[in-house]
Amino acid sequence: MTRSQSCQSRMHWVGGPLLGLLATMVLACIDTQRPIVLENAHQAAAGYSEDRSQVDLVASEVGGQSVFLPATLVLTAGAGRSIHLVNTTGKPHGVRIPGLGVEVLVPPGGETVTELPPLEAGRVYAVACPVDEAHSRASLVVVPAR
Ligand SMILES: [Cu+2]
Repeated sequence: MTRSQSCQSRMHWVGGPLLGLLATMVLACIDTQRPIVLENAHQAAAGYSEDRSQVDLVASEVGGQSVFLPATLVLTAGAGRSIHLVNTTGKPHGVRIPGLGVEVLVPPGGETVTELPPLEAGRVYAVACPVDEAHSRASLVVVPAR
């Protein structure tokens, strides 16, 4: 047996178990991820508990661009929900949610609480500024309540 043949046969001997280990790891990943996805879907279908009925939304400026912070609001479905809008800029801003018939203006440096009509689960509403077309948009996501 030459030195090269000896090396090849040793690599063959080591390669088999490594391939087996790799296959086991791949199967383990597939096996453990599937139940997690199903479990999350089950929890979402059951709904979310809520420890607040109001969300904060800030109209601000970043690099000269009018923005909403955060850009995504999340509330559970139901009645009595509201948005607390704070305007930190020197210009008027506001909130317009056409899908809910909501429109409110807030003066520079001002703030207001806007009561929302009862929210239906599974809806995503566009949130815009009624006075500034260039103002970045936000979204209101309504998730099912538990
Ligand atoms: Cu605005």
